[in-house]
Amino acid sequence: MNLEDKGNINDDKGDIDGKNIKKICVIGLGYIGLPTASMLANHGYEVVGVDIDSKRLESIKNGKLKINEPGLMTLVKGAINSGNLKVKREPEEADAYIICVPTPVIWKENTPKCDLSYIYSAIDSIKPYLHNGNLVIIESTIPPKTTEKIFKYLNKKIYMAYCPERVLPGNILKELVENDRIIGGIDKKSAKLSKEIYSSFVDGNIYLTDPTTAEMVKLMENTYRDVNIALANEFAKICNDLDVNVYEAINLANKHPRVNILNPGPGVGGHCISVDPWFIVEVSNNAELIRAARDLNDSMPKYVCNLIINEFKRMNIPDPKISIFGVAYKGNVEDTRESPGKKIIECLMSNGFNVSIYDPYVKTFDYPLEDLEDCVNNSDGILVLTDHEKFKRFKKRDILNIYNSMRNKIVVDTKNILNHNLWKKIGFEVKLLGDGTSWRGKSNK
Ligand code: SAJ
Repeated sequence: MNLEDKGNINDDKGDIDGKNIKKICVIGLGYIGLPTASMLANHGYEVVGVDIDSKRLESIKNGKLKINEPGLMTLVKGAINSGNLKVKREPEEADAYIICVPTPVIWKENTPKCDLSYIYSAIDSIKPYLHNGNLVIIESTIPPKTTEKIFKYLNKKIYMAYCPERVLPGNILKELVENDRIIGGIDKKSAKLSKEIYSSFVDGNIYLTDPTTAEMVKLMENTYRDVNIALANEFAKICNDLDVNVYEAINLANKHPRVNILNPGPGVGGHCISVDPWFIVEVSNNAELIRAARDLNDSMPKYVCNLIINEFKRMNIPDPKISIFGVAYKGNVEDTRESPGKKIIECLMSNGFNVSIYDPYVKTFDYPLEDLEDCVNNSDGILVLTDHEKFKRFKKRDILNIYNSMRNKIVVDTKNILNHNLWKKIGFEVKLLGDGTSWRGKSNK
């Protein structure tokens, strides 16, 4: 769409250009807002970072925020020490505002809906400070047409754009600089002004479009990944039935120049991929494949739980204890939001298993965490749910210690990350999700 056609430019907004934007207020200092605010501060902007959580503000000021994101605290400290970044609870007057607050999904009568309450409280909190010609940018993931609705809701002579964040947790700082960005402006000037800001630190290309297209682009990216993972998970179930090793099959299929199947696993977690596709389902009755993929990925924890239950029943292990390795939603992060591990643990506990949990990356979780030794002590099986680097690097000595502590020597790898030959050599019975040959019997759905 030609942005000029949208014709929202109004001279009363004031005659600003990118050079007039000197002060930026970033609302929400989480995984996206904090690095973005720090990056802008380190690139010469005067930045006010706003968050409603006083404890978080204190730990940012003291440089003590414990986020397991490589390089982040160094970046934040640099920004604070430069004097360009200050953090506080309330917004203040600025030239531009960037909204980076969470947008979870809420379920009402089996229907998913994006919870826009944090967005609207952020918008309400800046409203008293907004002047003609100010720029408001939203980075949070939102359903299509939300930016337009918020623009109408604000009802002010301002510039506005949607610029979705695209960074991968665990690699945020690199991707913040290197990834291309999409900016959807409500008019051409909004898009150009926003581009000016992001150009200060982004090395990738910056593409301009309208807000609804930009909103759709963000949702399409995460949905593409969700659907691809759903396909891999379905292949894993089918390969379990057919006595085929799904990893060998995917690896060989991916030798085709136009095929790139992702990896199966115990389910899709995190606050992005497991959530965002629902925002498309929310706005369209035609999102059938997207809904089916979401349901399939959501079925994986139950599927894994049933595999374990059936296997232990078959082996007749009384009062079984199972050791969970990894409750983070993915490898090498501390984040447990929407982690499939939680659902699997609850399913196993409600089926009479004693569950112990080991995750060297995670600091707090809904259930107690133990160190490796306690976790495997007198255990009957290990269930690997997260592809942490530490699990991949277990040495012969570590595995031997684990072996000697356990009662029964079963290990179930749902991420295909262990050195299976080594574990088998030491005496473990190794089972792989998606390899029917490694299971004595088959799971039901
Ligand atoms: N997963 C699989 N199989 C795979 C890959 C991932 O089961 O082959 C699982 C992971 O274990 C995890 C979940 O999917 O549970 C999601 O992990 P992820 O690494 O695919 O993605 P996120 O949620 O950490 O980050 C995504 C990224 N989006 C894309 O790659 C398209 C990131 O760039 C976005 O910025 C982020 O969502 C977001 O904030 O939207």
